[in-house]
Amino acid sequence: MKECNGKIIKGVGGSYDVYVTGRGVVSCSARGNLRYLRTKPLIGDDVALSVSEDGTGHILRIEKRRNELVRPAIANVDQALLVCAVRDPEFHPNLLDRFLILMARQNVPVLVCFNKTDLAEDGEIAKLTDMYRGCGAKLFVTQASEPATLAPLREALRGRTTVLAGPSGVGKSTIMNAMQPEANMEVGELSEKIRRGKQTTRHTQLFFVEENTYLCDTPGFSSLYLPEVKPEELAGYFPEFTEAARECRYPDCRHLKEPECAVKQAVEEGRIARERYDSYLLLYDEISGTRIIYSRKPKHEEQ
Ligand SMILES: Nc1nc2c(ncn2[C@@H]2O[C@H](COP(=O)(O)OP(=O)(O)OP(=O)(O)O)[C@@H](O)[C@H]2O)c(=O)[nH]1
Ligand SMILES: [Mg+2]
Ligand SMILES: [Zn+2]
Repeated sequence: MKECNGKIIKGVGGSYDVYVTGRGVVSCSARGNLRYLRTKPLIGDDVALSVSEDGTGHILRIEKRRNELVRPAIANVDQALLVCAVRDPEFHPNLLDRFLILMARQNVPVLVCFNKTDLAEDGEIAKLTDMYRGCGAKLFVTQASEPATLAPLREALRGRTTVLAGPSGVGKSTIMNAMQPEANMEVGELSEKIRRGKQTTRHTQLFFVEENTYLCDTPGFSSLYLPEVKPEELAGYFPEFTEAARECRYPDCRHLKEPECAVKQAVEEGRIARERYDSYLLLYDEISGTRIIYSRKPKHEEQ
């Protein structure tokens, strides 16, 4: 029996695969039921384990978690990489905006990767990166089939545990495979009819890339519900509003119809991306349920 440390990378039916640096994957059975652990092990957990002669392991202890994501269920995540495709599937800014809020609420820094740049039209990439320049996330532009375009992203993943997320078919598994060929994730074709992915990845799994570097591939999602965000908190999730908001006439300005709103002024002057402001209005509508008083039509179109 040898005691060592590792990280849970996969969990199926009460059995866990633990990655031990220098040794590789150790399969830990559900033997003993793991009830003595008190906490249910999660993918991403750092654990102490004993390895027997036959190479199988036994989880002894789960180290204290730095954090714990609910969807996907994973512990000790340093950052999330949201993958979007420029097209095929069509880019939905609102989904990205929701994701940014969800992660900010869980204190997880976000990287955004605009993938499939080979399908972009002239100026399209610049427009996207300009729109999100102030959103608080680091931006990357990639074409997963061209490894050279992934170099800056690879650098940003180094030494961290990153969870990949995004709609089905945007190229998460393709990026995963480029970063770690041994991951050998199945890559899906797009459905011809709807040009969307087909949920090729079905399980959450963590992969060892290099020392202290792990990547987690997850199944794609098509919608995200905002958790209990209060209307008055919403603007705080749009970092590019912060500076202008200090100049609003009313300290509790919601940047809707108030006079002398510096955020609206900044939108007019192009200092805040209009799309992001429109997104703010839509989400404000949704979480405050004021659809009747406040139409879906963005404010600037009413004037
Ligand atoms: N043109 C182009 N196609 C790409 C690029 N990256 C990935 N693809 C293709 O997009 C399709 C879907 O890729 P996947 O990696 O399976 O997408 P996914 O995000 O893992 O999808 P799910 O597992 O369903 O969530 C595949 O046919 C890939 O070959 C790219 O940069 N350009
Ligand atoms: Mg996939
Ligand atoms: Zn304001």
